[in-house]
Amino acid sequence: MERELALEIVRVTEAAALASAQWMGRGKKNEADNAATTAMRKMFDSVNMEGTVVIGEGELDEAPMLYIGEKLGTGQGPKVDIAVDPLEGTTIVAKGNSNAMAVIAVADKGTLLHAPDMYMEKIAVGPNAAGLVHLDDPIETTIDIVAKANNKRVQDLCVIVQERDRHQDIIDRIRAKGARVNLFQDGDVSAAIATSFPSTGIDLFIGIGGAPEGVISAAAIKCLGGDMQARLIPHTKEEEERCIEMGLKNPRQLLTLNDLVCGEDAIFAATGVSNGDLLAGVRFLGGDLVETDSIVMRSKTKTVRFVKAHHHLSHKPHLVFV
Ligand code: VTB
Repeated sequence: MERELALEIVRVTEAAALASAQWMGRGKKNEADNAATTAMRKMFDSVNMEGTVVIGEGELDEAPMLYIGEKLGTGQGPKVDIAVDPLEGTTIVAKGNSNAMAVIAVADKGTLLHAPDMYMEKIAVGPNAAGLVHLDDPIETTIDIVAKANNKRVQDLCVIVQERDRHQDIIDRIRAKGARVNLFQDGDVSAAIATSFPSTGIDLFIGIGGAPEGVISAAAIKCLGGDMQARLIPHTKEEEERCIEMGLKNPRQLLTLNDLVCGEDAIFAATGVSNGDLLAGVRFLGGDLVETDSIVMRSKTKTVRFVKAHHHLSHKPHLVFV
């Protein structure tokens, strides 16, 4: 992949964030998602690449655009796999809450796990604990390992977990062990990535969330030098078959970071829609001026860029606004 692709991709997440942020707090998650998807789709048209969506808004019959298998880009340039989550946190935006982002991962063709839309068990840590944690270790052991790696007392260790009934047992065990729990409502890509940024205070991410979000998180974590492991949780026979079609002989096999993103070259870009731990959300500054904060990074070079951009909406006729 050419390095210019990184900046092209951040233009695409910016467009999605600008479009969906206009739905903040309006109680309409589908409209917010549609706005992000439409803007992202339009922007992709101008990117020089031969891209195929491997993780998207769904299958062709359920998603009008950015569906799995859709070809993106001008058709000239590198052959790449594309994973999109035009609006990671549709409910967040509908409720006007924190940590919604527009995200994309791009990687050399054939290197992103084609994860179907099902649940996935996940664990993520930052660079200090990379290579040391295992999804199947008891949480108490993992906490000791991460505390030591991050040079913290167990009582200062913070584990981020999505607030769901399915996580009650693990939440109780983390607290019983003496560590702290940060409960979040939605958006586990931003929660997983937070482990690679010490300033967030998050040491460990654990829990069950979407498989597509898992692969996208893995691309970011690979760029950041952190670590992640996962396991798909197929609930039905159809879901089992999807995993097998995807090339996993054992659908419940342990997936390492390299199984999730197997190449050396992946690009991850995200633009904040609402304020979050890592990125500020879209700011409407008056008149037609809007400011965005994005992050874009590449696993091959490990460069992490924060991009602040000023946009003049009157010069963006291609974006759909409320
Ligand atoms: C997960 C998580 C996402 O929605 O898919 C979650 O990965 C859905 O969980 O980041 P529930 O089925 O329990 O609601 C997100 O939080 C947002 O899309």
